[in-house]
Amino acid sequence: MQKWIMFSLFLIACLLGAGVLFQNVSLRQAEQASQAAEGPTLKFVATNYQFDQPEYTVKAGQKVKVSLLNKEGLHALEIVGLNVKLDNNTKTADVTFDKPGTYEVHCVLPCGPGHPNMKTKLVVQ
Ligand SMILES: [Cu+2]
Repeated sequence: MQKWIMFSLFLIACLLGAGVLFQNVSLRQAEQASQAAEGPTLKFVATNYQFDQPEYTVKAGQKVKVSLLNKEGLHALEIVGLNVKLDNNTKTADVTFDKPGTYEVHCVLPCGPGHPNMKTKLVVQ
C-alpha cells in the first residue's frame, strides 16, 4: 500500500517537473520571438571603466534599439556627433543611423579614475 503512495508522489513530482520545464521552454521561445520582431539592437554594457566591446557595428538606414546597461558602476554614454545620449534614466533609444562612418562613443558621467579612457567606437556601415 505504501509503495503505491510513494509511486504516486513520484509520478506527481515528475509531472510537475516536466510542466515547469515546458513552461520555461515556451517562455524562452516567446522571448526570442519578440526579440526577433523588435529588429536590430545595439547594446552597450558598461563596467568600471570600459564598455564590453572595443567596437560596435550597425547597418545604416535601419531603426536600431540602442541601450545602455550599467553592469558595474554608474555611467552614461554619448555617441559623439549623433546626439545620442543614454544614462540610467534614459536607458534605451530608437535610433536610425543615416550616415555611414565611425563614431566615438564615450562616458559622459564622471565615474572614477578610469573615466577619461572610457571610450569605444561605433561603426555605421
Ligand atoms: Cu565615466
